[in-house]
Amino acid sequence: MFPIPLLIAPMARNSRPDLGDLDDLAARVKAGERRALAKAITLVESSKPADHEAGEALLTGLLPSTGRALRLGLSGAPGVGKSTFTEAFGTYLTGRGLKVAVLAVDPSSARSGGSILGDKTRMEKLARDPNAFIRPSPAGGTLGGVARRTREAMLLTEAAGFDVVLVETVGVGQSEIAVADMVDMFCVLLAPAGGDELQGIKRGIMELADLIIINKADGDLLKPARVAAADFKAALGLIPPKYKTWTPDVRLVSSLEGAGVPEIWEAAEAFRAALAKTGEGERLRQSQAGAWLWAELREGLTDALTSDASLKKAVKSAEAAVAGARELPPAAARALLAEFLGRSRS
Ligand SMILES: Nc1nc2c(ncn2[C@@H]2O[C@H](COP(=O)(O)OP(=O)(O)O)[C@@H](O)[C@H]2O)c(=O)[nH]1
Ligand SMILES: [Mg+2]
Repeated sequence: MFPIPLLIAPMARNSRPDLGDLDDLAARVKAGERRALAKAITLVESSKPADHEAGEALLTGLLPSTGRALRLGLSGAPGVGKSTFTEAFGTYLTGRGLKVAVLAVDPSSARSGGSILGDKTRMEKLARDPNAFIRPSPAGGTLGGVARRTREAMLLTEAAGFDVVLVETVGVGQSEIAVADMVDMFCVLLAPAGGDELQGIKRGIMELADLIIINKADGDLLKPARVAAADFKAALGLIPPKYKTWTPDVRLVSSLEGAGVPEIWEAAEAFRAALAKTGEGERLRQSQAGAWLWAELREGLTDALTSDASLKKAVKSAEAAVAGARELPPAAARALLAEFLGRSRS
């Protein structure tokens, strides 16, 4: 047998850094070099098979240096003030001597050209802050693919010594669940929309929230923000708690004026301390890692199945058979799986 590096060398010649380069890159990431970090993230985001191997080798080597950051998710509908909040919160944290990374999970930005990049005007100070690192959503691909690359980018920022990782998502579609599944604390940002009404939140998302932040609590919106906070506090009381030691709470913030921003950090630290005390924080990360493994398994199996050329005909005819109600989908699936697994075993 050829060792694997020989097998992949020909196609990798001009794209894959050799292992020496990888060691060097890993060392520079660990030293907190921002350009190395950006390069490493580009490597794990690449869809080239050779880069994929290199990215995985890099991450595997860095794994012992990961896991130390507080991972915060931030979700909310467009316009509630996520970017403005990130600017205020991020600069508050760097002002306290913490290093802050901002990542995004937003599959829709593949079309609109990167949500965070367009937002950099609202994050002017943070974007220039040497202790902050802002990375837009990786372009293209499914939610699963975008989420995987964001998880990997998160590990890289941790290896680079960032203390807080803020993962942002827009409050549409399934991306909130993907983010809630990769962070320690999941925060939902809401804003009064003029009247008493809040920009939408789904019940399912309320159940995921560890903290509800009502933004734009300033000027004419302060009063409706207070009313909304009371309503949400009452509503949260009806939701079964996720943790023994943490009760989800509602906080008022004005990202424009800075009011309430330090209290969000206090809440995050209290959350971390509460979950550390019972071991629930550790268990959360363990179960997230297990869920990630299963997501990769499902995706890998589906990829293998759909790209299996010799199965194409059988898949087509099964699709026709179930569409024509001549066969039951579970039976057709079982037959296809048996054929696929039988072949991969031989
Ligand atoms: N009054 C007020 N307006 C805000 C606040 N935060 C954000 N905004 C405004 O809300 C709009 C949308 O903010 P943005 O951060 O881009 O929202 P995003 O789409 O969730 O990222 C902008 O016009 C902001 O200036 C706030 O705390 N108070
Ligand atoms: Mg934004």
